[in-house]
Amino acid sequence: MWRRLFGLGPKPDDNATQAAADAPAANEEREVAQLETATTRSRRGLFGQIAALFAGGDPITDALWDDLEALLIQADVGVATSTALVRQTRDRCRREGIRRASEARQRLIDEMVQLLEARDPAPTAARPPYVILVVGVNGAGKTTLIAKLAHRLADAGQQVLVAAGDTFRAAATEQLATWAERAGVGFVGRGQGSDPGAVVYDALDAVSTHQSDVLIIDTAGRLQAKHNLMRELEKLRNIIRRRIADAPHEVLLVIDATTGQNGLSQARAFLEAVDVTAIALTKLDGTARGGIALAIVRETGLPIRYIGTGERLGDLALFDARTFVDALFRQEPERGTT
Ligand SMILES: Nc1nc2c(ncn2[C@@H]2O[C@H](COP(=O)(O)OP(=O)(O)OP(=O)(O)O)[C@@H](O)[C@H]2O)c(=O)[nH]1
Ligand SMILES: [Mg+2]
Repeated sequence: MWRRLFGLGPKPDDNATQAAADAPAANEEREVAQLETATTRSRRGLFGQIAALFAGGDPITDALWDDLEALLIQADVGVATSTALVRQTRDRCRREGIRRASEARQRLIDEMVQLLEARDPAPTAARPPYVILVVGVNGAGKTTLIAKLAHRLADAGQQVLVAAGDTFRAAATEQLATWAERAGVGFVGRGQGSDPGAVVYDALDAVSTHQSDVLIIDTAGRLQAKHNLMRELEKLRNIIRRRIADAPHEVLLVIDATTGQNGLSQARAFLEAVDVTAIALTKLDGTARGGIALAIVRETGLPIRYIGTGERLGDLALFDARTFVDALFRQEPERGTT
């Protein structure tokens, strides 16, 4: 799965990865379970209400579409995206001669899946290491996401190195070092106040020495000085590129789902500063407004790659549009269970 994800192609002597690839069913079950957990609040809240709108066999009315739009907006789908989704679903129902609310439900689900479906697969690497630069505002969940990702990759038999490029915040280096130890992956850092570029240099040296498969670079999240941020990210990217021409392969923008539309507008500064290739949506478990995923994809045009489903090392899901939307709409037999 990770080979496919990173486009690294098969590595003949890679037994551990092969073993992981041989167990797709178990992996798939895990992804579904993670997404179900992460969407619990949304499913029991606003999306439960949306599902309820479409539960009965009543005829479709204009009021139904208005109610849908209002609930989508409340669920952080955003005004523009909500309007578009309602219009597309309504048009589709008309085209297909759908008259009952219960039959419209699946059309709505299909429209959402279509919107979320990744246009861009993960970029490929000509050869290892696969380099991931992780950016995002303060507290979005960058460092935790790096730890989770490193852990999953290491589990799949990859040699992973993480680099503490956030040299701004106190204890950021130590935090990543602790996570790296727990995840059982390599670590490079220089501590607070040092030059992030120097950390990246060290990391690039270390990956060639250790022949690492994946390098994941943490960065500072401060936004106050947007100009500096742009310059710094640009500088890091150039340092990487000088050593590995097609890197960074992935620039992952981390967005905190609980910050909703506000988080999305903060994220725009990063979209302007650096060529972001994909989104990681964290803390989905902490919000009933999971609709932010739809707003993010439509407004950035970028695919969501990962979902943060909690605070522990294992709380990560690979994003899959169909699984995600199905989880939002799945009827729960009883409240309060699971
Ligand atoms: N519930 C939940 N909490 C999360 C998730 N991801 C991160 N967190 C929590 O969010 C807080 C911030 O996470 P960090 O990983 O330190 O965020 P950061 O972006 O590195 O923050 P800075 O380094 O300060 O810029 C921590 O308390 C994490 O435990 C998630 O998916 N779910
Ligand atoms: Mg951090």
